[in-house]
Amino acid sequence: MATQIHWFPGHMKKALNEISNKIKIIDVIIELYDARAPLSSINEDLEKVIKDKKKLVILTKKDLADPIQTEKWLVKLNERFDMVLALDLNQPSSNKAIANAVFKLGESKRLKDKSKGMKPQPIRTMIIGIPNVGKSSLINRLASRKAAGVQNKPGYTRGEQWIKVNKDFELLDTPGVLPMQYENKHKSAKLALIGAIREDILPISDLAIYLIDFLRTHYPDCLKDRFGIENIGESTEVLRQIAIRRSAMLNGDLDIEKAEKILLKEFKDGKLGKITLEHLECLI
Ligand SMILES: Nc1nc2c(ncn2[C@@H]2O[C@H](COP(=O)(O)OP(=O)(O)OP(=O)(O)O)[C@@H](O)[C@H]2O)c(=O)[nH]1
Ligand SMILES: [Mg+2]
Repeated sequence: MATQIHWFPGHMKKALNEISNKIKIIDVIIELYDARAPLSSINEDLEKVIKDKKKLVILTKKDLADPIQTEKWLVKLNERFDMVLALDLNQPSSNKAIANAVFKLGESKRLKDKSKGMKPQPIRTMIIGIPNVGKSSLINRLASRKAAGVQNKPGYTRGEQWIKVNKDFELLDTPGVLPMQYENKHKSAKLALIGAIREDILPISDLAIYLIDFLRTHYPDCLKDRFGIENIGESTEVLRQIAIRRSAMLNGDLDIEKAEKILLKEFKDGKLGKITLEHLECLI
């Protein structure tokens, strides 16, 4: 891949400062990682800011990721974080799983309240994650049943808006967005493929070729199943085949750019199957 991506450390510093100011009043952080690229979703600088706060990590878009890989990631991430869940945020049942996890993580704080003779206060949480990982979906999901519970509680710093999820669990309604660190071209490509950074930040043909190379090694059947390509050869040939199968033509020629767009869109929509772009065994 030819293009170098430039990013500005100042953006990250600003975002971390904003999050750091907010988390002073938070008991449990909910951080979202995309299950298709968990490693690229992690922000090591954020870990330093969070320090001793309890943290629930949620691998989102479980429905789009390879279930075998998700299981492996759950085991690995569990070694490092307080609690880790993999969820499809479109499923209503995810609410309960999150509420249970938050309650478990916040229990010690509530016991502390009690031991001081105070009425246990609701556990205050905040959602953090990279762009497009599902933060708003999660807030809307948790808030939906209790739309009337959105309230402005005086006494909290800056009168933040809190969503009352249940009597023991409150959620700050603004998520912390982490800009991406484009450390290397592989990471940028993966983040563009999962939609965490704009696709047009990299040449579309580079992205399509990156994806085909990855699929050829790890999921050759998905190209066969979706596009009827029997032998996964050179990427350019794969794209030609896609163009033929989908009748992508331009001025009498195969429209390769259209084939690239079809491939990327269908990957993003999960139409190529359940695919994880980061396999633990290949990273260690
Ligand atoms: N298939 C699937 N799609 C999901 C899931 N969670 C979120 N999405 C979709 O992912 C897209 C982005 O979700 P958002 O909730 O807007 O993500 P966000 O983190 O708020 O994004 P930004 O505000 O841009 O940072 C939407 O199209 C959601 O419908 C999930 O678990 N599975
Ligand atoms: Mg959002």
